[in-house]
Amino acid sequence: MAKTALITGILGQDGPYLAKLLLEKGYKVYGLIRRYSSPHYENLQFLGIMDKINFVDGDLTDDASLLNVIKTVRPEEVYNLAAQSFVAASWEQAKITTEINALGVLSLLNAIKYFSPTSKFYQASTSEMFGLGNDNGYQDENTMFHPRSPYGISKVYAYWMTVNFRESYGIYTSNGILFNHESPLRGIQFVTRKITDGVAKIKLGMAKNISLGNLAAKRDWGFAGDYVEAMYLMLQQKDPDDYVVGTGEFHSVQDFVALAFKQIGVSDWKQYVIIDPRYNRPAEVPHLRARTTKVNTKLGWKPKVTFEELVSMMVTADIKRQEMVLKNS
Ligand code: F7E
Repeated sequence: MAKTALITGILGQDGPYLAKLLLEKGYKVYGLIRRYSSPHYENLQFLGIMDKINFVDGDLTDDASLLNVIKTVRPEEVYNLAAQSFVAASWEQAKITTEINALGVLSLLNAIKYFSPTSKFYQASTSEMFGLGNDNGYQDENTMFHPRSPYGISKVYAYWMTVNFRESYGIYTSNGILFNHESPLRGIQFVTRKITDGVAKIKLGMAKNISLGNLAAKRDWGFAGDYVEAMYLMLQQKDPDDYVVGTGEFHSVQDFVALAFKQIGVSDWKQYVIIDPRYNRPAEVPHLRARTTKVNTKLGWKPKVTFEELVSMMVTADIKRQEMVLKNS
């Protein structure tokens, strides 16, 4: 019998990469979708797995739909990747961010507790929970949380609720505290895709510049395709636990910009970049860098794609996309 997994957030960036990995391992994959909201299937199509997913209807803010899905599917593994994941939007939409990212997780955990308590549960926790918290410039599983956005705060609630269901009811729950992870499937509003999309358009004469906010922020950027393997490994252990997942390196937004322009042979990138304070955040997280000892040693996980390879992969994919747009226009 094939193992079954339910992925929430199946249409986002990580959902399709995780689904592909689980399909390759012989899983039957269910994907939760909000059918009323005209779902976009491009990312599943990009990876060629659209027709291999069993779609089920539900929404993290609708308890009854989650109870119904968990009761019907009784998945062996549940990967909760659904979220309002755009940090910048979370100040203006703090309440809905909390309803989805915090209370939604409580609802999903309750559905598991009542209808499928042997399901293993993965929660997409995030380095945004650390915010200003650090230990000699790094963050690991013991670093204090000091979130700086309604998004980060909502994720701290979900983190502790995930721990609490493990401690209170003995349910197998794990938090993956993932640092920034990117790919050609990344949403266009996140800084990496915004840059690589802009660079591609500038190369092809379709845009003149890119408007950005704080270039000094530093992030530990890895490739999403590598990170879903860590998610999978977390649910294959004898005991549930929480893990920080990152590369251990950080780079500034400016480094990313410079490297992306280098891909198209431009060294004087400053002439193409406009600094627009509208993209600054009310409270910024200045730097995030993972200390990855636990995930490296306990799960044997290490990232495969380097920072340079990631930037190159994303620029190449965006140039290809925009060439198609030009061809079809
Ligand atoms: O910003 C700076 C911005 O929006 C990165 C999500 O997946 O990773 C992601 O959150 C940095 C910030 O990602 C622009 O101020 C400068 O310092 O790409 P981002 P994020 O906020 O780090 C974490 C781990 C998650 O969990 C989240 O869900 O780049 N920045 N100029 C800009 N950012 C954006 N978006 N746009 C700019 O123009």
